[in-house]
Amino acid sequence: MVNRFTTLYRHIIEEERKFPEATGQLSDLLYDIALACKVISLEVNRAGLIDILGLTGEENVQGEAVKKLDVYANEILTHMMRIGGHACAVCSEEDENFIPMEDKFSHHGVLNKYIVHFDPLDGSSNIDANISIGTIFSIYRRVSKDGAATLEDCLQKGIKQVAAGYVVYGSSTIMVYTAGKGVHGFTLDPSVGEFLLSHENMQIPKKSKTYSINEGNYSKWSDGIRNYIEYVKQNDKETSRPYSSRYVGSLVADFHRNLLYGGIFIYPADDKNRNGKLRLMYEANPLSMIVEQAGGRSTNGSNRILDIQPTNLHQRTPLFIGSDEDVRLAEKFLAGEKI
Ligand code: P6P
Repeated sequence: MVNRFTTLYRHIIEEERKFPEATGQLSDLLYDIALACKVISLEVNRAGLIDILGLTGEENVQGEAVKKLDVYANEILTHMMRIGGHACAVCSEEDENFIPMEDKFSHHGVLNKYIVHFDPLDGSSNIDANISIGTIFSIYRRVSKDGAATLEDCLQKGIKQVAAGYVVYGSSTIMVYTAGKGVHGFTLDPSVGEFLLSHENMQIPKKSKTYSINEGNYSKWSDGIRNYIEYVKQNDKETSRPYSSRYVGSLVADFHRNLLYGGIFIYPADDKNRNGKLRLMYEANPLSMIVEQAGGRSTNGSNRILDIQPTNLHQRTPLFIGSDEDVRLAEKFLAGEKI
């Protein structure tokens, strides 16, 4: 039987056709991001060989300075956004301020109209242990009419995202994205350099048997969090307890597994991280758009992440994200409700 395969490019174009008013700019922008991530995946997959091939020190085989991978990933993505001619500003985890993009590469004189937030290589501290890491991105339409992008363009609520996604660099490189009509996953075929549709219309199970949290922070948690984690560890067949604990320590890896099989990922506020550790704009918002499109839920323990009005590009937020019923139950424990 011949299996019809769909490339990422064909899928993006088919998604674009669902929006009659689409100009094709968003499609091009998504494709530019995918291209940048293919380049990043090449370097991520080579990273382990840097020492073995004697490439340590200042230069690699091309005679280029060997950079930290997250700096490298940031430069590739920022450059691709600049020459792609669709972004009027990029906001990166690696840069303190947003970077305005000049219009000189814009198409047919059409103003660049998108704002792109990204964490270029989340979890990069895990790369030496060969643990999966990822790129996370979030796309908004500018609100200012023309001229250079403004900070207000960059500080919009997550509900205003037009698209969001991530690429997980693991045993294979997988890109997952949504443009508001479902969540779709693509696996990179390195032999042809194409992302091929492998997970169409992803839906996260409503209830799971997996929880992801760094239990080393137990002493810093609130009573509500402690009570919830104690609850999921209790033995009760009817409610599929005890849950399994799965925590990679790499957000994209933990999120991707939970999206596929169900699960709740929690990074709560604690005595050390009063607002949690994870960032609203380039971690929580994009993953929250994805999880809601996949039928899941994402809050800061009480309020919907996508409704939070940002005040700072790098602000942090507590994050409870994953299977709908599990997130709702965790919220009840946080509110001190009796279960
Ligand atoms: P902790 C990686 O550094 C990261 O930003 C996320 O990818 C991950 O989920 C989290 O931090 C892990 O934090 O405090 O548990 O090591």
